[in-house]
Amino acid sequence: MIKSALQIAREKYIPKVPAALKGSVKIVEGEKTQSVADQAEIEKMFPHTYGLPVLSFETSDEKKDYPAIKVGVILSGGQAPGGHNVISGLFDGIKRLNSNSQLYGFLGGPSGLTDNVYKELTSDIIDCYRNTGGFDIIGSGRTKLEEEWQFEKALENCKKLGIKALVIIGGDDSNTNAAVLAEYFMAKGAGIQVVGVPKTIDGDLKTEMIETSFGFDTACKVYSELIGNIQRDANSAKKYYHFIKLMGRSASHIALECALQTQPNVTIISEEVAAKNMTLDDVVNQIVDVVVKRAEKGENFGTVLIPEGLVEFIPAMKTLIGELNDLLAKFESEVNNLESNKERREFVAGKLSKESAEVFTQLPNSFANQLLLDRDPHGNVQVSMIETEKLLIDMVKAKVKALKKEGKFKGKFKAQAHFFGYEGRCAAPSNFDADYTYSLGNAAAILIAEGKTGYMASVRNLTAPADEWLAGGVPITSMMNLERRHGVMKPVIQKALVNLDGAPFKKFAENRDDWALNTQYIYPGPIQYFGPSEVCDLPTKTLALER
Ligand code: FBP
Repeated sequence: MIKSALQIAREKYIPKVPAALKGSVKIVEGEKTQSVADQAEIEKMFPHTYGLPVLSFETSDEKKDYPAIKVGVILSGGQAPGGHNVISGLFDGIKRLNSNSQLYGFLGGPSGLTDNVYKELTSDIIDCYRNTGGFDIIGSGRTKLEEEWQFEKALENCKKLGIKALVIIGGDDSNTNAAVLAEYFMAKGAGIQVVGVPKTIDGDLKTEMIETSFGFDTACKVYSELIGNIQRDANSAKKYYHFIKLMGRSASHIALECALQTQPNVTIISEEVAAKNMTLDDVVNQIVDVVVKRAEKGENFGTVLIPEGLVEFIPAMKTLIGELNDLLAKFESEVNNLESNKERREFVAGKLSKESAEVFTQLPNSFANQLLLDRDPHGNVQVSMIETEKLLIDMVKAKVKALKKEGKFKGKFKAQAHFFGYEGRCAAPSNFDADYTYSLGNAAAILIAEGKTGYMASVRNLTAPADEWLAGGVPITSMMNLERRHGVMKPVIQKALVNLDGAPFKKFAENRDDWALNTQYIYPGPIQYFGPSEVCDLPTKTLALER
């Protein structure tokens, strides 16, 4: 591997960990848990792993002997900064408890486990990846483990290698895989533990015990640097509106955090759009209103942040997408066999409800085609491929033109479209993410050593100095509910959407009118890896406000 100067210097960074993870650890059991919803159904689906207690780690004087163990690790789903540090924290953690323990990485995500493609992760490999971004140490994938044959293969392959514990590093869907597998291994009496680690830049895997998913901090800092740079350009040239779509499949946490960090002129929060039952037209009018008012002040430039998942939160679009998901699952081969996009649109429109067909046929063809693209293996619409930013620019342009004709708009409107997503997912982790992920890896090692299964590693109290962070484990079933996927109700981890009564949204809502009309941009600059703690160790505004 050819290393950059920063990578070489950064390899030497020693992640900060909670005091409880520094020496011998005692596990304290808390209250027994329940799933967040659909308790009876989830309990029936997870008879062996439902209702487990929350676990906290405390320092202990007792020196315990742990047997050597072979552990497998899987990176699952979209990349998030810090994945490599979870693995290095896990490696150091199991080695500290018994230096003969071994770590195997399954390659390319969950399919590596079923296809038995793996490599042993030795210290010389691990050392090359410390504090780096990316998932390239073993690769990632989106295969969902849900078929009986996959579980059997997983069991067979773990047995062959002598693996006694699996760590699945993933988002809500991937940790659902972890819970299902843990239950299966328990039911079979396989003696193989499964532990999850909360990953996703989207920030929507969170509960009281999981304050944030890793990667959110770094990704938001990268996007905020770029938004800040664009705002400075906009404020210098004073001729463009920049419409910036931000990743985050469903929840608008990334858009909200970036808004708090950069103070753009408009930020759409999908959860608010849904709560206020807004139409696409309402969203467009909200932007046009700001464009018109800024033009009255002679300011024909600005920034508009758009969450990637917006279309799924506009009620009429949500109904349409729900119907499309079911239709595309039911008529998969028929739709795939059609030659042209036009035929596909017509076929689908003929099967939609009257209301949804009306919405669908009024959309620009290019946008309607994007709604028909393949779903991901979990049945989700691939919102990264839907160009909402361009749709909104076209709709704002049309409204502004009409207003100009009526003499109600005297300014200019020229727009540029951007999408910030993939460029944030593999950035070198911020100090926060480097420390948090290494601690999560250490915590996973302890859960394994203590024989726990069906748990997610948890590190809390994250706005305090790392020494005061609290580590432990939370039963994955406690985060679950039933949701419709591919037309069928499935147990999944409930997504944490932006809470409109929460402090981060309130702070944004209190200030947005000021940010809209008076240019109040903040330019956060790049992530700092070396320098004063008040610059290098800052948590996100979301975490700080939520505490
Ligand atoms: P995870 O939920 O797996 O962490 O992935 C999140 C994400 O980055 C979303 O923000 C985005 O919509 C999606 O992945 C893109 O997926 P892909 O990498 O398959 O294009």
